[in-house]
Amino acid sequence: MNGDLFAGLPPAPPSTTRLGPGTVLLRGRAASLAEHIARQLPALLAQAPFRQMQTPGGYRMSVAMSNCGPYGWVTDRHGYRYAATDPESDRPWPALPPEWRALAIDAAADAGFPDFRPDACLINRYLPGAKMALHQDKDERDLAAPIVSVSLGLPATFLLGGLQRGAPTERILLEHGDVLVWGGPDRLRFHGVAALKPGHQALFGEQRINLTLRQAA
Ligand code: MD6
Ligand code: FE
Repeated sequence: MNGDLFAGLPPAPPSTTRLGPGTVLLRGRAASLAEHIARQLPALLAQAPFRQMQTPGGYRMSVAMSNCGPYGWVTDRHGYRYAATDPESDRPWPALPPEWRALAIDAAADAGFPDFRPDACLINRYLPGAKMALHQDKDERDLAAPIVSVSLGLPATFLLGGLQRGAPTERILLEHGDVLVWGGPDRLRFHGVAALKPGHQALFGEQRINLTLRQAA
């Protein structure tokens, strides 16, 4: 978008947009850590590879998932839950890299949540066509803690609904480096992700990676 006019200038500083009483979009907040994350990901995924999990209803999710940190979010025919070990290997999830944790804590504080202590990081991979149906995040023990969501790679349309399933949804473009923080009165808002459009992004290629850091236990 900047074209050649701004070549060589430092990137624009991250901007902050309030999307609701407890929802803050920190545009570009993760941009400077993105290269580091791209380098660290393969080793984590070698320990806990992406897999398309089953919903309790028996559907296979189009988004592939892994986790790092003390707890990981999993779903199977028995339901959704947080688990301290990867059900595929029965081993603990890979450690949460300290820089990711620091980014999430700083972003939460910037958004007005100074006490965030993430102990779970869900790693979502969207290939073109993958999407996430409208849902609420309510498997965490303490719903007073916010969620920090980091978008990397291809842009996606995030669907931000209300507290009731039928409420109208806003469409928000989440781009590489954007961080969405949400909690407080918005913690139980319905939300989803529209089908990913194909494209190419310099660091992550033909995919979108989303990290969601949470206080699960
Ligand atoms: C995603 N994110 O962006 C899916 N949930 O790939 C979520 O479901 C989500 O981004 C709660 C809060 C922020 C999120
Ligand atoms: Fe969610």
